[in-house]
Amino acid sequence: SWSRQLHSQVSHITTPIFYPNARPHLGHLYSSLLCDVLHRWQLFKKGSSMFTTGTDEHGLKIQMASERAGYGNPREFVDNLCQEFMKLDRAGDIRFTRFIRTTDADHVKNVQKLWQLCDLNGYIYRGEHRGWYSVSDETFYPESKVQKSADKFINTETGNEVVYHAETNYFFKLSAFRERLVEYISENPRFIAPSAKRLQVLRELQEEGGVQDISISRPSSRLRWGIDVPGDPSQKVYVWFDALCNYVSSVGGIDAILQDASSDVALRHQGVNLEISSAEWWRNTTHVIGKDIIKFHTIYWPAFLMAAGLPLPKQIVVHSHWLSNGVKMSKSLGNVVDPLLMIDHYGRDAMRWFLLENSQLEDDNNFQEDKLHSTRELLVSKWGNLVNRCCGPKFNLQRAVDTFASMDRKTLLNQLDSDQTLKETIQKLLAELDTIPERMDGYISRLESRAALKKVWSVIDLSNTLIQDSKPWAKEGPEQDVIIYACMEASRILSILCQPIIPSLAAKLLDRIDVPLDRRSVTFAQVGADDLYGRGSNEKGRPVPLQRKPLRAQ
Ligand code: ME8
Repeated sequence: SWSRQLHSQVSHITTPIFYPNARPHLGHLYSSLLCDVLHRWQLFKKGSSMFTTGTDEHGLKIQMASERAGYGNPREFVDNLCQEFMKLDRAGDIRFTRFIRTTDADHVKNVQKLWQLCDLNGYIYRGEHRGWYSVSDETFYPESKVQKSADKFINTETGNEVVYHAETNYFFKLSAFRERLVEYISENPRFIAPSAKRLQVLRELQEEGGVQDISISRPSSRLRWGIDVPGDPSQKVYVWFDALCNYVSSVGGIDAILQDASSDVALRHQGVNLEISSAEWWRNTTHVIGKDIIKFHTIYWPAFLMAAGLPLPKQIVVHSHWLSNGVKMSKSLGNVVDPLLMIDHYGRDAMRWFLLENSQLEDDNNFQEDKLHSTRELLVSKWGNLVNRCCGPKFNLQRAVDTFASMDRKTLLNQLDSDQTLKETIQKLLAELDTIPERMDGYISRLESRAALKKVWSVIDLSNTLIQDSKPWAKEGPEQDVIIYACMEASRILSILCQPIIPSLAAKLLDRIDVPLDRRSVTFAQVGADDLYGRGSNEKGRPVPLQRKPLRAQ
């Protein structure tokens, strides 16, 4: 069966943890959606999967945003905004297993542990730091990337303001890891995907002066909202050192990883397989991130882990950005897309489908509301219609299934006196259905969502063409049965396979064609499985017609 053919595995999938300094936007939903689909797909294949997301709550950026918003205590500020992120997850059907907040007590302990291990191994030192800092980007920039603009200084890449600081900080010996990183990334070509991004990181690592030690603390006098440096409360841990550590906190923590044990932290995760140790989750971790934070994930993070003597995660997948009608979303331009509004208006499944169909990892994607509108229309007019037509009162699905089960496909088609083109179309459709679970598996595992959905549309189009051209309502007997069977199978198999993509709509479609709840797994997403549709019977023992419920896409 497909469940055996599709390789299922252990996987931990993570989104970046987002800054709760403002309400979530479209980009946040997109990263979460990619992870949600991967996670649901793994579960669908009967794999063990964990999906963690959350909020990055410390640091100057949050401290200042909270002050600007008039909060006395940043905690209250982040508590409120954190709810907005969770609300978006609920609205978008993002089914995480843990929502980690960097203010969670277990995480704070892990950050301190990570620091202590790096320190113990000799990779942290105290020094005088002079340089340009951008609060908005939460990072220092070299002199070469700073320019004067009007009455302030800005970073040449992000355009964000930078301020000069000279202060005592703790430093991390990033420079000591340059060669190890180059070696690791070269020897493990799948560590960073897509491959263009891997090459970009390798170039950066090999640039002259490209890897310098980094400051990993700020004076507590300036940064009040953060985690204390172990043994030195006059300094707070740099927000990126803190934030990246969430990924190990969320699999049960550093001690559990080092001891290859399970951790009771895992108990917090709903539905997670507790037999899997933290180390095993960790080895199977995939970070999905936007292209803006590559350096932190592919250079800083592996170096911190190496310094602490911890294993590295499996992979970092980088995605591109969403633009709004061709321009970068920004508050000042007023073109920031509010994902909650869109979901409210168009429905969560249309939104999910639209984002997945109109994006690819490598090139920036463009948000156009009219396209989202037509996505919703197409889901109803093409997919909904296909299902509705198959359920037409003139057709006897039960007989169609029986006819098909009575002999092998080839013999059945040979016996029909239909014209050759019709037989070939049916053959083609059935052949597509034979291979589609495997092909979708490939696309989704590589996060090629656009290709996956294109494939689904092509099968829907083929089925609709078959119905339009062959007019089964004007036919009778085995010929009608075969057409209806093939189209119903297309509806059934595609709806089963798309459950991880459009959970609510897929469930509605499967209800509409009476596929029992226990027949909606990948095992049943293949042609020719027996007894696929609910077959209720009346008291005389005769099958009752399939129920016809109105189909509403959202
Ligand atoms: O960087 N298109 O948080 P953040 C697509 N807290 N994705 C986008 C996007 C866009 N226009 N804008 C943002 C941080 N994203 C840190 C992360 S992780 C240890 C700490 C997504 O709130 C994308 O995933 O600025 C990007 O990397 C992330 O949001 C940045 O979110």
